[in-house]
Amino acid sequence: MKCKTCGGKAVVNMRQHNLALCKEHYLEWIPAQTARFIKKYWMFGPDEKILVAVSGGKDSLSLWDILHKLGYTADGLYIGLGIDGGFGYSKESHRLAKKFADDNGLTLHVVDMEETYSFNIPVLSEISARGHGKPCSVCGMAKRHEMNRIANQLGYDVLATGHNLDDEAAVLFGNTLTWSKDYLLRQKPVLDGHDGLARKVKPLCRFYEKEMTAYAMLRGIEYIYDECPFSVGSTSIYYKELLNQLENERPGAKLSFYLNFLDARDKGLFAGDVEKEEIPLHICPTCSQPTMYEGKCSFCRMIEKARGLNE
Ligand code: Q46
Ligand code: ZN
Ligand code: ZN
Repeated sequence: MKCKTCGGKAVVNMRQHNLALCKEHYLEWIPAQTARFIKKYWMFGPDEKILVAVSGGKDSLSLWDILHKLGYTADGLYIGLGIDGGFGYSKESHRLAKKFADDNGLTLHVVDMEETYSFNIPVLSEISARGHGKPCSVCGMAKRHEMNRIANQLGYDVLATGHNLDDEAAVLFGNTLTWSKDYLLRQKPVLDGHDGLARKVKPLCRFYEKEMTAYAMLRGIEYIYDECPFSVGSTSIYYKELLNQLENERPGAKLSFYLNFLDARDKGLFAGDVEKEEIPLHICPTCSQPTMYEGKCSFCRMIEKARGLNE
């Protein structure tokens, strides 16, 4: 297999794009494509300050690397969730995020849940009894809250996450199975900010997971291979496996599922529906972050409940 650009030995063959590339040209292609998506979806301009949510995994570290390479001002945010799973998941992912920042001279902000709020995610999840024994709903809420708080407090224009096409296609598949219109309306490469809610962007949303793995490996990025222990057996992993079966038979199916959805929505699939995002938000009196309903936000209510129970 030969590189389409230079005719040298190809190291990556992307059947879905009918494109094979050598290491050098693959490492140019990914950032160039990312720059194209950033422009196409109006994610951010060259002078905006970006906060990248960094988990220590291949996607978020690659995203940080690419933005840095493209010349953007992008700092990282690592949230210490306090998850162990028998192999020190949080400790190791923190170490790798910090190593990447140090090696590249980048700024990494760190929020440790236990230091800041006295409880780590598994404990908060047990106390709050949300999510039927799985900490993911508490974890998701806490991450959203903290990412927005830090973006606001430190004056970032935009929050970038490393969601790839496999993530987006799995979420889309789940929401389509249940026709969850509110979620389908909100699933976009860019969610505009308003009322204290930071703009959120997903610059990698059109890259297959295996394309990001290849990028991270060819770039020599050290990342945590293990997934969060709580992701084992999750529905989203099951949907990813199903979509991979489809993709194996029909290369490009995953990408066209996602892109045709974006296209259909742009053409008015949900015309007339009001986006929840656009409903005016209230301000939480405790943390000053935006919230859907009047009074304290659900994150602050959860923390208060946990503190109360522990007194
Ligand atoms: S939500 Fe759940 Fe993830 Fe939090 S507890 Fe782990 S699997 S990290 S994306
Ligand atoms: Zn080449
Ligand atoms: Zn609050």
